[in-house]
Amino acid sequence: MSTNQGLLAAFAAIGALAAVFVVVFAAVFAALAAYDAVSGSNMADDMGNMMKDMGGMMDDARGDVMDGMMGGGRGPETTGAASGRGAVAIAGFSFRPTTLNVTPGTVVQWTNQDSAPHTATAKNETFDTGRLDQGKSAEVKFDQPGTVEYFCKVHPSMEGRIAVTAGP
Ligand SMILES: [Cu+2]
Repeated sequence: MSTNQGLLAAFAAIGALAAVFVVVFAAVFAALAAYDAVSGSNMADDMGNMMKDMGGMMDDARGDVMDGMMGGGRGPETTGAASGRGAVAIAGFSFRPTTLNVTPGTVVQWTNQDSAPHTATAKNETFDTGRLDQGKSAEVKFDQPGTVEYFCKVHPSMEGRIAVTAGP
């Protein structure tokens, strides 16, 4: 047997193993679904959720790799202004706008539009939204003039700031 034939045989064996694995996995999943149908529990759903979580984790990992390549932060720096009420969207692993200028007393609402969880956490620990899952939001009121830098605890390279300036 030549080296090439040996390699081919090895590849064929790997392919066969992979095929067996897929069949076994499908059989287990079908069995779980059948069990659910009988028992009324939701093991198959749990499996589905687990798979979704894994997808989310992969998203996170990919985002972090991007961060590493781009030296932190995603997307362009953007600036917005608000008085009374302000909004910051968390989307595409960035705060939008990254800088929000507000007048004292303004309530800023962060809303997570990503499937990955995020936080908005002040570097000086004056506020922390806690973990925001997709679609969730949190509000913080800013009374003191000054600039507060914040980041995401889950993805520390995500950064933004709230600049509180005296009103007109
Ligand atoms: Cu984050």
